[in-house]
Amino acid sequence: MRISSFGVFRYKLPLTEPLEMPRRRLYRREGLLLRLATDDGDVGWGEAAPLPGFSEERLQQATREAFKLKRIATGRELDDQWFEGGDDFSRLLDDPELSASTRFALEQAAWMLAAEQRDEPVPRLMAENPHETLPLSRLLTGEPDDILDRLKDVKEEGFRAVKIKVGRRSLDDEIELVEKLGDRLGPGVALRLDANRAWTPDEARRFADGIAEVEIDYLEEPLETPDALPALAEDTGLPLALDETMRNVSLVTLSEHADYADAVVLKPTVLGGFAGLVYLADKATDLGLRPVWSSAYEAGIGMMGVVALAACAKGECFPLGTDTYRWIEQDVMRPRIKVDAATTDVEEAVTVKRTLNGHLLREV
Ligand code: OSB
Ligand code: MG
Repeated sequence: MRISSFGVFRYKLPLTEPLEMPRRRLYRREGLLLRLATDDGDVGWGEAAPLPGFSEERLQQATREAFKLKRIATGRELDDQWFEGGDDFSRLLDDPELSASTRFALEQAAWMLAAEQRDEPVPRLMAENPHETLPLSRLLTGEPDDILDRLKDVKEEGFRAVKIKVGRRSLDDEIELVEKLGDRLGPGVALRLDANRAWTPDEARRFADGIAEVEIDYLEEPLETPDALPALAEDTGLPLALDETMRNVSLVTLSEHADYADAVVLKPTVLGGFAGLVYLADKATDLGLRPVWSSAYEAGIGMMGVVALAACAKGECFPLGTDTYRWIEQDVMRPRIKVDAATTDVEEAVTVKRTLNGHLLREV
């Protein structure tokens, strides 16, 4: 069997409201889909979606890399276990120069192709006993009153975690909002905060003092200087989660972070790769760091990958940060992936046959 075609598609998707990223506002979500097909007629898709203001690489670079891969991969023979590594094709994935989003896309497409060949969902190929359903978290944005108004629904819908962004208003306003959230959520719903590296150590300490009475699940990336995270954790006792920092963390260096952090946010499309991220999650679990799988405003193909990987990690699955999908007003395919409730059914999310929305895609 050989790879008979390698398609590169560009998508441009409308959003329900503009995305406020650091230093810019996005009105459309743009990205790439890779489509691998074999001469037997099996197909695998992968998504490369660098997020401006967050990812290191840009779409232009991902596109150049995709074309390079297309040249190398088209016509390649695949052996039976090719997706598990070791053959000519899988070695393409090892190229250290490839950007994270392209590595995710290529490896995802390879796993999806292997799954289609064997007529099994990706998680069953990757893990012996994947999770069947996964809990999801809700991302609440907007003005404090909008956030507070939505709590009743969040609780009624059964969400076990909510996340808000902090570090964007005055410290006093943030503290007041977090206190109100803590009061109204009660013990059944975990409260996650994400500062996206907005604060100095001094500001973070003032924030920590202000919310000392509130029980939070974790605070993600409080500091503009992440070197100071261990001291902050030690002084304040706040449970910290790493997100941006994870870009520079490998299987080898993960243990250095286990002493002071509580959780690691894993965004597969930002970190790159695919199966290796399950190893990273499992290593985190062994070290006592809770892995939290998350999205980054991808389209549905990338989201299928996030769900598939989360299903494969061992131990308890903590609510996934998949709520960015609500911003994607029209997806590259229909029906949409169902990640808008408090839980998702893995098999339905990763295998239901879907139709492409051709008008949002263009082969390049
Ligand atoms: O900082 O966690 C972030 C989305 C895109 C880029 C960066 C981030 C996010 C999210 C994901 O906040 C939403 C979530 O985790 O629930
Ligand atoms: Mg974050």
